[in-house]
Amino acid sequence: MFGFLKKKRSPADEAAVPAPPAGSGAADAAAAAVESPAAAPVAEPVAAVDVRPIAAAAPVIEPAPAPKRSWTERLKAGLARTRQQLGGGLASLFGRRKIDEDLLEELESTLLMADCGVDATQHLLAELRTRWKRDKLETADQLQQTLADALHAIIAPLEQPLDVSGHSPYIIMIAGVNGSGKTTSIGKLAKYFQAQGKSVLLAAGDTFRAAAREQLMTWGERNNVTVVAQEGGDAAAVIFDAINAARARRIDIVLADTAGRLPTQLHLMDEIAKVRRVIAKAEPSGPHEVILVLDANIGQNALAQVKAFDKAVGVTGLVVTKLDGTAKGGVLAAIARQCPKPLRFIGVGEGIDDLQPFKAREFVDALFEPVPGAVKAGGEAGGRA
Ligand SMILES: Nc1nc2c(ncn2[C@@H]2O[C@H](COP(=O)(O)OP(=O)(O)OP(=O)(O)O)[C@@H](O)[C@H]2O)c(=O)[nH]1
Ligand SMILES: [Mg+2]
Repeated sequence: MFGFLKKKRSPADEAAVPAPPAGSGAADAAAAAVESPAAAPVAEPVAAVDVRPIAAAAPVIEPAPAPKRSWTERLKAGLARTRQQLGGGLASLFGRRKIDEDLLEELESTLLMADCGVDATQHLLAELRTRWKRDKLETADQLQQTLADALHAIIAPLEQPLDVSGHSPYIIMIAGVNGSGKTTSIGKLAKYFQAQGKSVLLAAGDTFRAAAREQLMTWGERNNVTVVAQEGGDAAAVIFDAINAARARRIDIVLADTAGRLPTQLHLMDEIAKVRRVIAKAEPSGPHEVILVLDANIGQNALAQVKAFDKAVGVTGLVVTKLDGTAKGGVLAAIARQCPKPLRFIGVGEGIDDLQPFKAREFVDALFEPVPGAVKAGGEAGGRA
């Protein structure tokens, strides 16, 4: 569905995008970024910066969309495998017998298999034991509801929505390992912010792969979003230019893509630290948000990634992608207990709307099938379109 982010530009697409008219804001911004000596703090010359203007992008006729499911429905569908692991596992556990120590032990394995991690699992079990004895829980429904509430209490502190109102442009740097979903998340976030009336500029800071630049530029052209890119060269320089272009054009938000890298690739971790420093040169108050994109499939490895990227670039927020297609959604509990960072958005699919702000109650509700007759802690079920 979101495959167009990967698609190369066709000659027809090229023809549909005229060069910026002389004297246009985009051309001026690009010229300013290229020509100003102060705008080149990095060793590489900033040549051939490619700024695709908003006005020049061709109108795109999207195919008629299929009847759309609500976010709550997509979240629930996306979390099906984790739900099966947790909720389904519990249902089969609880269906068989009443609550006893053996059952709690099996529950421990279930939580570990959903990648909740040892720490969060122990915490959840301690809570269940206390409530079991104190509140004299008897039925499976009661225990499941107690588990849902305890899980909610663990992950609720991660719910800290990103507030982009404090700076203009608000600079968001995106980091993460290869293939975690950085570039596609940028496309989704651009749409998300546009829907809130914000203007967005994308910086194609993955200069390692030409395909990555193309991926972002194609997306930008089709969605009327300016993309600043450069052939080859230095990621920091591209992002530096993008910030200047955004300032000249009074853009609200800059989303800066970076190349994927493993925390063990020390030179690449140094390079991303340099990107961060150069952003701060372009805008002393920035970057205003450093997002680490985590693929939920990696489970417990997420903890090591958070720590390594935090050390290198000072992570201020997380995006967890691909919660669909994994049974490891419990990793959010592990993150909350062991390396808590604001979880800004979660992704449950490849569709453009499949990345949404994280809401702990929604997440827990989607994980556990409704328990008949049980009253939800916190009241509302929560539901976004
Ligand atoms: N199912 C699913 N797929 C996703 C999600 N987010 C991203 N993807 C897919 O993951 C793949 C990799 O996404 P990219 O955005 O290219 O990842 P990246 O981090 O930019 O990769 P590199 O630039 O190579 O480091 C693509 O096929 C995306 O469509 C998600 O939430 N669910
Ligand atoms: Mg990428």
